[in-house]
Amino acid sequence: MSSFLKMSLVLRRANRVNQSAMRGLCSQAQELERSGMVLPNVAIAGVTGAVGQEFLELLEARKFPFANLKLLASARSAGKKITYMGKEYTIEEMTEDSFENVDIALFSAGGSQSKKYAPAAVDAGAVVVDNSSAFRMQPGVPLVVPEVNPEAIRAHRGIIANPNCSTILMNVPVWALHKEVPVKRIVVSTYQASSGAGAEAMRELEQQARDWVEGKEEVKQDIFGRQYIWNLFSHNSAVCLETGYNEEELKMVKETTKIFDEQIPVTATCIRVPVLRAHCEAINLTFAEPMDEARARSILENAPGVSIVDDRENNQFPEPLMASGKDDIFVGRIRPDLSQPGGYGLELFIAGDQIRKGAALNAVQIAEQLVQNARDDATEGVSVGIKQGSEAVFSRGFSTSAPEEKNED
Ligand code: 2RA
Repeated sequence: MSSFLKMSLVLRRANRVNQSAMRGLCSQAQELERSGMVLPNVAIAGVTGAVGQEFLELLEARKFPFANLKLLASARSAGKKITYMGKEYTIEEMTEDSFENVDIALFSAGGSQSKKYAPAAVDAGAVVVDNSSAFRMQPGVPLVVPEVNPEAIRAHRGIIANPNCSTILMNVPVWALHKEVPVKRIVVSTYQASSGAGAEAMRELEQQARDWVEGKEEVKQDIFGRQYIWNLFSHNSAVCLETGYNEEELKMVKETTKIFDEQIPVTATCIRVPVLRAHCEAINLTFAEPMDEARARSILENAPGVSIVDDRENNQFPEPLMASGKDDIFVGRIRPDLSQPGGYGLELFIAGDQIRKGAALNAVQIAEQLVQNARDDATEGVSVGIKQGSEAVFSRGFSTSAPEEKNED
């Protein structure tokens, strides 16, 4: 048992944190320290990737409470040193033995690495927050967008899945509306940035820009096998020959139903556009009852994680550059769908940072909620810490034999 878990037990007995008085006054780390609770040990699996790097930035920016940090990557990066928050860290090769004494493991190393190492992390006592598609649709693995279904976190058995980026970005504003008036159907078209395909794809887009400026006859095209700059194309995930939908589109369909915990008909068209790091989506909704524009705007203005950019006079609406590096999802073009009589239809256009809210931020929010849950439970004397609910550990049943997908995130 890690020291964090032991301390949760101690705290349960002591039951001495006046949580409501402290909440909002200081960071989660300060709260834990003041309460005498031992901070969790954190590992980042895939630290050299775009999302791994964002994990580092967010843990520092959000003052995430941790005692020790382990940075894990492939053998290629092992041994590299990085200075982080004033301390030197050596990147270690991820192996099955990497997770001793780790309380929370943030995984973003691709689906095959998650399938290989997440079980070992769970067996070693860690809770895995996994950014890949490896476990998302497995029963018993919560699939969580904290603005939508934070309560699902408590049901984890060692692994919590972070949804696909396009799903997260769509779900946050749509859920806010759905809570008020049920959404009966979602039609979404995405405009997805290179970041969704990883740091190498971002580098290739930049390289293609340089190659083009230099007048090269052929631009570098190792990642997507085609010219990307000045172009756009159907999402690079595998296409189902029977239905014609690609994997990215099917993720948006299936994951939304799991996150909302109800059948929501979704149809999606996913497109890769030559943008570096924020995705956009055009979302068309059909409601069970009329939803007028003013009401939709007011709901979205008050929705957590949403910022409105909707200036018709100046033609200012959400754009990828506006959303890049930001936590919130920008929502605009809020207007009735005139093709659906009676006010049952609504149109939205959104932009959200794929690396941040579409991946790293969502996972860090889940980790924050894990810590908060452990602290709340300890205070109320009802639980044994961060692994509450996860006694089943890995051997009791996650499958690592899900079909391989080319697009693992
Ligand atoms: C993308 N599915 O292709 C990825 C991001 N998770 O953009």
